[in-house]
Amino acid sequence: MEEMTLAKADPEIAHAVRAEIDREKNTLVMIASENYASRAILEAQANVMTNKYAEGYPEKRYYGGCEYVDVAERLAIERAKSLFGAEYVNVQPHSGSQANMAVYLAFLKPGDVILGMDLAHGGHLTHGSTVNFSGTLFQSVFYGLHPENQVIDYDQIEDLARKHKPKMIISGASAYPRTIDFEKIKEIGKRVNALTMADIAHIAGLVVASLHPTPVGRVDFVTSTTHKTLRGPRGGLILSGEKYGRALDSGVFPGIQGGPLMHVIAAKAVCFGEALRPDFREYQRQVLLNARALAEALLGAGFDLVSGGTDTHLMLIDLTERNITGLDAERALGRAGIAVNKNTVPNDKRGPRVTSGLRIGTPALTTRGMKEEEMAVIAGLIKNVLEGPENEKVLKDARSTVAELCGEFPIYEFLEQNG
Ligand code: DSN
Repeated sequence: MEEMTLAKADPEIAHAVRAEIDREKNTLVMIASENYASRAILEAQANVMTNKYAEGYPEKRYYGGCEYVDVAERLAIERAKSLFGAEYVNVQPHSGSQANMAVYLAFLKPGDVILGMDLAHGGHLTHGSTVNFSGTLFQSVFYGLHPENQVIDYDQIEDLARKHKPKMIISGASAYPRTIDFEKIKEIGKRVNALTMADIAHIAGLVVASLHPTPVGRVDFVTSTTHKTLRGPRGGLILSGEKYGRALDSGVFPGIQGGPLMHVIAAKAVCFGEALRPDFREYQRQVLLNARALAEALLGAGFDLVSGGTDTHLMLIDLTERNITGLDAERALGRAGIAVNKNTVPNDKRGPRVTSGLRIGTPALTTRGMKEEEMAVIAGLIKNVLEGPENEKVLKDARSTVAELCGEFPIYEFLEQNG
């Protein structure tokens, strides 16, 4: 086998990778679900464990030669147990969607009723959306935000649960800026005899830093991704009490997956190790301080925020009363070097491809070392761009401030970009 570098073997892909490095270094990444994994995590993921088949679980594999990947998976499991305070952990789901799917496969039957948060109010596709497997295999019923305060309406959850008798109540969200009361979800589940699941993909980093109440030990199942606030490699995770462990293991493999991605599991172990360190809590604390500072500055600049602010790493700008759609806002900010995503807001009159909102988060900027002062500057840039999305001078000035900020708070200095 020839041992060429990527640059020699496949210049087109090498160029695309270097261009992505360039983009990540020189953009203000404010997509709430994105972050910068550490060098150690990138290295752990880019290794020969990608070659290894390891269907099964440590010491119970269907292949020989698993002794070293077993080390990685055992470390990932033990560290995640300690990090989240969980009795049972499965680190094999390839993604958050597959973590959710494995829980459903293990505990639901086709046609069962599930109660989840409406996608249009901030929920996730896998929480019962009709365009997702969860909405085609199961009968989904949705709760949402209270029309007045735009906070989750727990009374509505209980009313719907009593009326529809769901087999499972799903909490957690992709675009919800407020604290979620998992204790209330647990209590409602108990009263209506439903299983309860919390998908903490977005807030996992805040949860392990004790900056958001944990659902672990409260609801029956907790699922997560590892790459958002947790700042690890792209992947999924399931946590629960020991009593559900055997069924969940089977739900993941052989239920929905074959060979686990052992290089990713190695990187998850590194991520959990990083998150166990005290500086990770400090990082999460700053993520929250930055989100609050950004929200205050945006409110001060006259923007409407869903629910009037944030308790977490993200916020939603409601553009309904403004002369710009979410799509155009995302594009204009993109041209200025600020990456965000359009997002529906409650009772959005526009569809998901256009939307009347923007979702903005602080995890990636905080990883670069930015603080409240920079958030105020960035809020000013957002205001200028959204008020003059076609104004080339505004966009040029914004790009220049973005370049200054990226220069002052560098990231991935060890990585080579296109020249
Ligand atoms: N697509 C993810 C997000 O951006 O929140 C959720 O799966």
